[in-house]
Amino acid sequence: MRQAISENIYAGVALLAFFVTSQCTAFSQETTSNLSKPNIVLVMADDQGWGQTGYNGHPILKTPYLDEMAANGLRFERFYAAAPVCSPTRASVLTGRTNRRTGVDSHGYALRLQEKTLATALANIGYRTGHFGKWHLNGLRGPGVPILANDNHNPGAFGFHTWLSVTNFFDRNPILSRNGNFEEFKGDSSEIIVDQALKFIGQQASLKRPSFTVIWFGTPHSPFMAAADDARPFAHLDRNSQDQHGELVAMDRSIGTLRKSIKEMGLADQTIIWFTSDNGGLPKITPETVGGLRGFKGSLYEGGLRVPAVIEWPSHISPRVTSYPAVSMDIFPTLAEIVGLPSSSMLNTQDGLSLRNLFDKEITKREKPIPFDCLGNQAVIDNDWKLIHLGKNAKRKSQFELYNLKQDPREKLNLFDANEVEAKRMLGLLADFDLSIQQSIDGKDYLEGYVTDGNPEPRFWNTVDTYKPFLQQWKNRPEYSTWLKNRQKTKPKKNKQP
Ligand SMILES: [Ca+2]
Repeated sequence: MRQAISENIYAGVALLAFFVTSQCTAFSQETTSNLSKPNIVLVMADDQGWGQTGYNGHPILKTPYLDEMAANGLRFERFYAAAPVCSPTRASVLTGRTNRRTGVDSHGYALRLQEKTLATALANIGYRTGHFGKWHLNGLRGPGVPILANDNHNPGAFGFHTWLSVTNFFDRNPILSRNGNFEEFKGDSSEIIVDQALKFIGQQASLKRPSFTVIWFGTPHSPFMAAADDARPFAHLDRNSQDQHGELVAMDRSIGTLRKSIKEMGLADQTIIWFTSDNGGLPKITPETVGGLRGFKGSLYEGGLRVPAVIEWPSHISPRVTSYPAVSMDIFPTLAEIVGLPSSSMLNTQDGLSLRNLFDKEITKREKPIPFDCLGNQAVIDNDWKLIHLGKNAKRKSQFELYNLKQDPREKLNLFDANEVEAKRMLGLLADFDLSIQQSIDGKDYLEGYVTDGNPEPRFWNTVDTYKPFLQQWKNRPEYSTWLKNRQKTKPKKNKQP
């Protein structure tokens, strides 16, 4: 409805502009102010580990297009996903807040409708907003299915005018949902959504409207399905490793297409492209995925959290590598500063900070520590120091670990007992976060002062009534068939597939 109204207004203004002086003035002002707002493209891989780029020294994977982007932008040596699994990091991108504040405790949790999002904030100042690919903020688990128009947690509910989205990970030849209408595509999932996103960016540019485009890949998340040509260079590896790397080859190529097309449209200087991954690399892939760091996806050690990241904005960023510790929660406040969002566009309790100054010069100290709270473990990073609290859940013994990441990036030497001063200081930071996060969990950040109803618990899509009509139709599709068969064998509450 909002889309139809604003497009009609736009067309109406364009026509009247010839005849009515006052309308003509209003139209010009709007166009001028829109041109001063850069296009924004957020790109995120799904499970690409710290070690899985060419520029970071991967022994066999080549990522020439990502390398080119890194060589032309601000490349991060220490960029953190806000959580070691997917949905929580996605929530942090859209809200600027650590996941537990937003209702997204873990993968497959729904983002609370009371959260204020980046997409809504940008839409409110004249951006057209589009989401392409994996969503995973609507409380549905299981391999990605097209999102229903009547899903009250679809991307439209969080400020996206246009969306072509699936609930979760997706692979070759997917069915995607365009604002609720299903469309089947052929080819690699990354290349499909980049093509579609480029159409959206081009359309908005031709209408002189700034665009906010979110491209959330399904790559290289399992199941691993690559084109034969893309997997061929890895033929000496096991099947999963061949296809996982092959998927990354296609994703890299799609990033090349994205950058080249934006350049060809004459938009490169007025477009910010921000690339990252939603969590650390996967275990059981050869060569290993985390560049020698400790831990994998799911872990609060560096291998689960540290991810590739590059910001490219040719008119404002000279190529550079930074060792400043940044996090996915910084995306919202950074863009808010760049485009001048009002402070009311975010909830008051924010965990990120703006990186705008970092575009111009290196900053040696981060003023705000970074909290993590996921899967029953907690951590806090304050520049070189990291405190981890393992086992807040009942399954394992509670344990604290303290690392100096500058001296010990692989987290081998636990200094918790040896450095009482730092241990105490970091415990204090963690305790402050604990209190503050508990306030957010209770809904104290919201106008209402509590969490309103209407946010679903995580559940598998095959158990949801609105998807039942499709079960028969989809049961032989490769992305669903094995999973559906396994689901029929498992007890309803088991969940192993993030
Ligand atoms: Ca992921």
